[in-house]
Formats: sequence, C-alpha cells, structure tokens
Amino acid sequence: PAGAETGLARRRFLNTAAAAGLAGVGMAACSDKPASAPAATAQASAPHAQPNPGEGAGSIHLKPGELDSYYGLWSGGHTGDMRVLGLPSGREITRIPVFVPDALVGWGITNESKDIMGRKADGSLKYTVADTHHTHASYKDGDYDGRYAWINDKINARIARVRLDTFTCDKITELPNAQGFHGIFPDKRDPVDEAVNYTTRVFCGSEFHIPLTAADIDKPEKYRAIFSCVDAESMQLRWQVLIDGNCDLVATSYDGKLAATNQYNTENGVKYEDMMSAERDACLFFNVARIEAAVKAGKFKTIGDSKVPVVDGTRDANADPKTALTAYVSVPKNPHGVNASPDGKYFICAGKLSPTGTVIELAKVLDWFDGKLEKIDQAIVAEVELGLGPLHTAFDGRGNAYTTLFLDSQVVKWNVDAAIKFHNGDKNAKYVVDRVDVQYQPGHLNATHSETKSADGKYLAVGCKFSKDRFLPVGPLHPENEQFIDISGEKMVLLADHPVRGEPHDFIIFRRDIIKPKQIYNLDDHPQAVKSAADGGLTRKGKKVTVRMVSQAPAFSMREFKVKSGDEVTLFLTNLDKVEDLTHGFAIPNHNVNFIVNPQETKSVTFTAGKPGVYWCYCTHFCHALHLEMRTRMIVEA
Ligand code: CUK
Ligand code: CUA
Ligand code: CA
Repeated sequence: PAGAETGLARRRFLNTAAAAGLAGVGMAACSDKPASAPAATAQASAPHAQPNPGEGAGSIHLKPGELDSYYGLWSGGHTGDMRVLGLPSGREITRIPVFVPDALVGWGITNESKDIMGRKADGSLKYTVADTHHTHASYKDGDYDGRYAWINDKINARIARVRLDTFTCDKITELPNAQGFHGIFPDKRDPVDEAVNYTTRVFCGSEFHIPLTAADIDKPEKYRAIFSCVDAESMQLRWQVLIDGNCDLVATSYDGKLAATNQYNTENGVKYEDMMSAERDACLFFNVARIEAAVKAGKFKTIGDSKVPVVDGTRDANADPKTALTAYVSVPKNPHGVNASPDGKYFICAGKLSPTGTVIELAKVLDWFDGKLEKIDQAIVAEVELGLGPLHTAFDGRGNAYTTLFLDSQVVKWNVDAAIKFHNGDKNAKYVVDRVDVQYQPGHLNATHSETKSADGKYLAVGCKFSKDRFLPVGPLHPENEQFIDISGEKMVLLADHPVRGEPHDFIIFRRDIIKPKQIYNLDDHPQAVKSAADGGLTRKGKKVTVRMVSQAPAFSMREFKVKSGDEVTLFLTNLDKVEDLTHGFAIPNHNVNFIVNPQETKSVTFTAGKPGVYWCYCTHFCHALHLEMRTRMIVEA
C-alpha cells in the first residue's frame, strides 16, 4: 500500500472542470472497458487476488439443507421492493413487495395491500412506480431488535415500514413538502428519555429543493429542501425542518442526540455545473432535542395544506450555537454517504467528487451546540485522501472503515485513528490498510452488523453497479454484482460474485438470531376473518355483493357462487390451513384477480363481475396433490 499512497498523492483534487469531464466518462461509469485502477493501486491488491479466506469467516459454500448465518435486507431500487438474501451464500430467499404491485402475492390487488399502498378517490392505486434506495432496521441498545425495517421511495417521497416477523410491509407514509426523499435513518435511542433506548423516530432527507408556494415556481433561488421526522410506531409525521441546501444520505448518533445529512447542493443549483461549483458543501447536523422543544414551544410554521410543524433550520436562523437547531459542518465538494462508526464517536462523510473521507467527531458537534467549540468546522478531526469517488463507508468494529471508490472500482480499508493522527500532522501514520479491486463501480457496501455497536467484522458485501463480463450475458441489461468479501483478516479477500436483478442500492446484514419470523398468522389479525365454512356465504345489498369463503386443502368452502353481471363483488378468503408453508392462491379468469392467502391469513378483493358466464376460480399456489382440482365456479348471470 505504500505504492498506493504515492498513486493517490499524484491525483489532484477534482475541480469543477475535471469532474464535469468525469460526468461524461468515468462517473457515467464507464467506457467500453471496466475502469481499471491506477497501476499503483492495482499492484497493491495483486497479492490477494487468489482466494484465501482469512481466519474466522469460514466457508461460504453451504451444503444442501444448511442455513445461512446472516440475513441481508436489500433495497430493490426501482423495482420498488425489498430483497432478502441469505449470507454468506448470497442466495435470494424472497422479495417483499412494498411500493409496487406484485403478482406473486397479489400486492396491489388485494384491498388490504391497496389500503397500505395508498389509493386515489376511485379506489385505484395512487402510484405504481417507486425507487427504493435505503433500508435500515429498528434498534434497541445500539443493536438491531428485529422489529422493523424502513425503506424509502425517492420518486414519490414515501417511507414504508416492513415488519420483520412476517416480512411484509404494513405502513406507507407520503411525506408532505418533500421531493426526492432519499436518505433515511432510524434513531437509536431517545435524546432525552434514558428509558427509551430503542428506535422511536425515523429521519428522512429530501434531496430535491422545491418551491414552497406557487409564486416561487420559477424562482429557483427560493426553492428549499426539507428534513422530516416520522414516528416509528404510528408512521405519522412528527415534524419537519426547513433547510438551506439539500439532503442526501442520513445518519444518526448512538446517543439519540444527533441526526445528520450530507449536502451536495449547498449551492442551490438547478444544473449540475452549479451543484458542483462550490469547493465545499456540508454535513448538516440536527439537534433532535432542541427541535422537539421548539415544536413544543410553538416555534414553527406550516406549509401549504400540511399540518406538520416546520421549524427553521436555515443557516441564518441558526448562527447562535446556544439556540441553534442545526449546524452546517463543511465537507469537500459534493459528498455522498454519511455513516456512523460503531464506537459511537464519529460520522464519516464520503467525498464523491473529492477523493477524501471526512471524519467528524460527534462530541465536538455537541460542544459547539453548548457554546464550547468556537467554530463548527473544528469538529472535523480528519480529512484524508482515500481514492477516487468515495461513496459509502462500512465498519468492522476493530477501528477500521471500508469505503467504496466508485471511480477506482475499489474498496479501501482504512484505519480511523491512524487517519486522525495523519490529519494532525503525523505523516508516518499509515491509515490505508488495504485495497481490493471490485467488479465494477461499487455504490453501497455494508459489513455484518456494521451499523450497530456489535459490528462483528466478518463479512463485507459490496453492491457493484456494473457487472459487465462477470455473468452470462443476458442482453443489454446486465444484473448488478453484489460481491462478497471476507474482512476477518488484515487483508480483504474477495469470496464470491452474486448477480442481482437491478437495481439495489443500500442493504444491511445481521445475524439470523436477531429475528424470529412467524410461520402462521393469527385468525384474528384480520377483523373480517372467515372463521369457518358456516361463517361464510354470500350476501347482497343492491348491486353490492359480499362473498366470504375459506380455503382448506384441497377445497374452497363454496363450490360455486352466483352474482350478476355488473355487480360490485367483494370477496374475503381466509386460509384455514394451519400447516406451515401451506399457502393457497385465488385467481378469477378475466377479472384481473389473483392473490394468495398464507396459513390462517385473510385477504379480500373487490371487482366488478364481468359478462355472463362461468368463471373457474382456481388455486394458483401449489398446495396439495389435488391442487389442480381446487376450484370454485363463479357463475355470472345476466
Ligand atoms: S445512493 Cu445509491 S449508491 Cu441512493 Cu445510497 Cu449511494
Ligand atoms: Cu390450494 Cu393450490
Ligand atoms: Ca456542491
């Protein structure tokens, strides 16, 4: 790595012109050939090109029937879903539909899912597209507690919650006054109440600045972005902060006191050249307790139709540290990821257009709020060169950070304490520990339990945005390459490539003992569960018909039911089977109806009965030797 240091030193800090050039070549990633690392760094990673797993991580090859030791939750990108991978095998175990309809389970078909997803006045879905980027789970005592995970929809500014007992989405909230909701992070404890040592808030950063009144539509200098706090239980908005600049990714401190977002557009630019014109942007800190005190004291306004309290977090209004709600720490040009170190001490900002990582000491940020630190930028305890295009950082719990270098197609392992020493003038402090080439152009990375106090430093996954030649070609659209790296030793060892369907970004990886998934629902989970065949039947009120039936392999309780053409039919189906894994489906030809019911689960659909005829409703989910015979006749009369 000495060579790597020399290589890095030769490279210049990206100025506007250079980065604008990159936007056409390197940042759009890639010419014909995979962007190769500079010679010096390529040499640095040559010695461990051979698979030679370090001690402690173990084999990633699982024998048939063997279970993975970690769960991974991956954002699905613009498929709008969440993916569940088993690690270290890299096997995709399931996909959880969230923002976008899903034909396997009937998400976006059933009334229950439509109510969660959000409807228009006519009952149809409000949105059928989404773009998920980030997923994070709920905390207790600084580690995951296995209750919930949250995921964002950037397109429509929505936040969704996924229950980790059933692996299903149970709530979605659309953020008012926000566009391009991107970064998301739950808090880890309450800033004031010691007893609340678990997640009660989720913070959401909106990336796009927008006019707040119709009068400002064509006055970009008046556009503003917003930072939102959502209640983790109710999923209602608690408050918002009006800010200068924009929000990219979000991080929270382990003491609950601080949340922060990186800002790449402090310039308030509307063109990319403008957005990258300043030499430094910011990492914007929020003093959670002070914001909530201000809201309580009525020091807020509301925007438009929204009733959500909005406090003023702009620079000018927060110049006095003693009363400030926010603090703008400067970081170099267009930073991207901000990540909390597992020791609770630092936030690390990845430079993106600057080849640097900036280490911000949280105790010093709190000192500034207390009037004990003269200048907020004194909270920066290191700013060191890492390589080209730093995007996201993970941790091993042993003092090392791992940062993706998008342009260099590498992961760099660096020691945070050594970086601080180097920054303080100790030029012998070798903070770069190792580099490994990845294939290719990595975005997010994360290590096992990296975002918790229990970071275990065993494995690292890297989401490579380009796979190019790594898998069998399947036409112009390539999968992404989630690579798996052993980080248990001094050197990183690339263990495996895993193709994933586009376009995941962020993910977390945690031990399998964190969650205890349910195998069977409770009948009472649904207020209108059909508890027996006798509890079911058909009732009519004018043109509205309700059909209630149960499924029990290999039959539906009603062997036929009669409706009239044009009736509005609502059909409830409860699966009375109690056997683990015994799921039934229910499809109605020509009516755009298909959904499943898991053991003891109830679902409903509403549709208009079509033209007169017989429609064989059948079970779509293989359940029994008589699965094909599992049918009922819907007889539609004139
Ligand atoms: S962003 Cu995608 S690689 Cu949305 Cu987390 Cu950095
Ligand atoms: Cu019931 Cu297949
Ligand atoms: Ca900028």
